[in-house]
Amino acid sequence: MRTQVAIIGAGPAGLLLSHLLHLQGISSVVLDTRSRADIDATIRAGVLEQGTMDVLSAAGVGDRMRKEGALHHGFELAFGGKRHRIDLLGLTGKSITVYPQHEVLKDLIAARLAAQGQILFEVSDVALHEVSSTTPYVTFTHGGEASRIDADFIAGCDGYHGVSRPSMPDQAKRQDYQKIYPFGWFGILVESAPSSEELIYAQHDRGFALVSTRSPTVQRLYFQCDPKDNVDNWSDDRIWAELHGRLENHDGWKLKEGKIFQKNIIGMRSFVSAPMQAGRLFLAGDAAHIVPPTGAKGLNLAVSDVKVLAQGLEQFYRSGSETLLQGYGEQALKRIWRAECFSWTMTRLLHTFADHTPFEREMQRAELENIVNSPALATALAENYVGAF
Ligand code: RFL
Ligand code: PHB
Repeated sequence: MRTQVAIIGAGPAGLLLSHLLHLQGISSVVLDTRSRADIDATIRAGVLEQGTMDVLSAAGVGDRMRKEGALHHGFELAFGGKRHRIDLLGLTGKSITVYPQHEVLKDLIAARLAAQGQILFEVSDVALHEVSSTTPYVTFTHGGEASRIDADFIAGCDGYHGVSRPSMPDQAKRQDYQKIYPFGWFGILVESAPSSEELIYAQHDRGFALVSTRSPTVQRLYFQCDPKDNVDNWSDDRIWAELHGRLENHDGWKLKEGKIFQKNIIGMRSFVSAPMQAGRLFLAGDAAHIVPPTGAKGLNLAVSDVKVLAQGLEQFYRSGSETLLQGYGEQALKRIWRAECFSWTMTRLLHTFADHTPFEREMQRAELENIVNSPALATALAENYVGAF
């Protein structure tokens, strides 16, 4: 098999890249180790920035998102017994949309298949070869048969645990930046009506909690937990007691309960691996960087990476120039580091740290008070959240 760009990974980064390239007349083949049903069912991100919506709409995959996604003009910060609204639209002129990542993936897969795009699901033994040459290739097993794709370029969009990053040449010269947090998030999906029109990010002595949503009938809730804890230790009653305790204040607001139909625990890390390109191999999305979900940036970064990468590849195929491609990593990293900074700031502001001294706990509370009392600080937070710059 031969294609122009071999794409490893059918997550948001890989599928969107494949679609953006297709729109420029550039061929690609996407490989994924998982089945289509598995990919469709993975529950992850929810928050899309305006810029992400613009990219998806311009690529012709935004119809359902605009119809079914919920536009949110603000969110709430809850701490010290009170809730405080951050007016995203008023402060920045921009809003965010809550539309689940697996719905974005369904839309992208449908668009790729409608355009006869090639996505090979359930492949195994994926290996990258000769990525420093102009004739790189990928080997893998598909349907029990050994296969090979020859390409001009390889895009490593296979997430944090993929094979692309370890296949970058000059491993000794790579720089990994990492911070692992001493807590995780316990996430649940619940059948109920929303408890709140907007997301609530709550700081509480018992730990962080987040009220989010998936649809008018399905809600997504999270609370800070021990990353090594086990979901089996948490009965439904225990989960509700913890959420009520962390979220309910003195203002009469009540969290709606419902049937919990999924529970999971996720670890939290900040991670950047540089450079993002070597020879003919380019990393994009979680393959190159991870943010803790508190800032809701991961999917948005994957989208902005592949937008820049697609522009570089388009320039190469149109004019033979590699100028944009050579600058890909540097350009992408500027935005990535800012999102890393924001995600770390939100995480630090809102979580309970077991090793904090009473002084540090007061500093955290004072920082939150500063934000909700200063239009300048609230605007800076809102600008970062909506991805305004
Ligand atoms: P993905 O989505 O991990 O996709 C990678 C794909 O590569 C496949 N793969 C391989 N394929 C071939 N060969 C191999 N050897 C392979 N190894 C792996 C995998 O099967 C998979 O299909 O990476 P991508 O495309 O870079 O997308 C990144 C986003 O998924 C991620 O950043 C977001 O989900 C992060 N995130 C959020 N981001 C936001 O922008 N807004 C949010 O509100 C938000 N909330 C979240 C989140 C992530 C969360 N978790 C689970 C970490 C909430 C949570 C709880
Ligand atoms: C989610 O709905 O899954 C979600 C929303 C906001 C975040 C993280 C996750 O910051």
